[in-house]
Amino acid sequence: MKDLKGLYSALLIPFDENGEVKEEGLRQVIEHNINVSKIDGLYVNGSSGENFLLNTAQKKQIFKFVKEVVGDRVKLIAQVGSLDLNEAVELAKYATELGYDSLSAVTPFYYPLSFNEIKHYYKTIIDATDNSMILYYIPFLTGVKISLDQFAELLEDEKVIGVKYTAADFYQLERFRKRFPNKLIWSGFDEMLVQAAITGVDGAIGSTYNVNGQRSQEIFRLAKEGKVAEAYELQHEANDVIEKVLELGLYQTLKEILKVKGIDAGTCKKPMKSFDPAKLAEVEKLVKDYNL
Ligand code: NGF
Repeated sequence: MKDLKGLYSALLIPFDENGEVKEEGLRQVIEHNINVSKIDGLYVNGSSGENFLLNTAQKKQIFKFVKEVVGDRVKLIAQVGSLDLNEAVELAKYATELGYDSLSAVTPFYYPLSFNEIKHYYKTIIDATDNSMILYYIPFLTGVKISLDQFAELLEDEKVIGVKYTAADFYQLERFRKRFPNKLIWSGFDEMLVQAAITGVDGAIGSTYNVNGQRSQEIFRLAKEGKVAEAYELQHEANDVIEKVLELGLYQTLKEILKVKGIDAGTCKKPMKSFDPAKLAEVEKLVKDYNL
């Protein structure tokens, strides 16, 4: 199996006003990620891809198009988690046939499921293919919390190679690292990349790496080398960017940054709102001030 460590952009997807995927724009976003952001891989159809607003055909369209454009240039992880377990299985098979390097699935959300039900969900997806699985843990959006012992049960299956950990519980992260030295951890909060790197994660997956990849790679490298003060200097810069992006609207503003750079990053899928054009000058200043 490929070494899946490293920094991944949670791929942004350009949509038109009707909520359809803008393939030419997506091609540009992908090329920017590979050639400018210098990421190690792409996490496809995650939160940043507005996945939970898409229908099955659109999810498949994106998986196929991304693989066609990327080929084997960078690593690809397919997020296939869905409230419809049949859809999750269908997508897992589809992405595996396309050649995705690993699958990932968000914990099922909305209905308060028991841990046994969550285990059944993962086992069903995992058993459907011979691909590996990365758990996608994002409790602040899903409301689903998993204890260390429960993680241990999910990780018993050798096909579960690790977790995308989007939580700020650094105690649990440390316990996870110590207890599962052979599993992989990708950190999910870009604004805490230094802390995650010091805690021993193997990589990171995030939305802002689409526009701030090189600086983030440097943060990760420096922190891993123990150059914490230097890493923090860059993290401060990254967090200036993230703070502004969160203020103006996360995915809309990341797309707007790409647009300022000449990339047709489209708009967000409704009901997400579009970028407020009155704020364009603020984005242009951000791009200039932080050399995005
Ligand atoms: O966008 C979110 C939602 N989180 C991402 C990332 O953890 C998940 C994070 O990069 C993701 O992008 C995906 O699954 O596609 C944040 O956007 C970033 O840290 C800014 O807060 O919270």
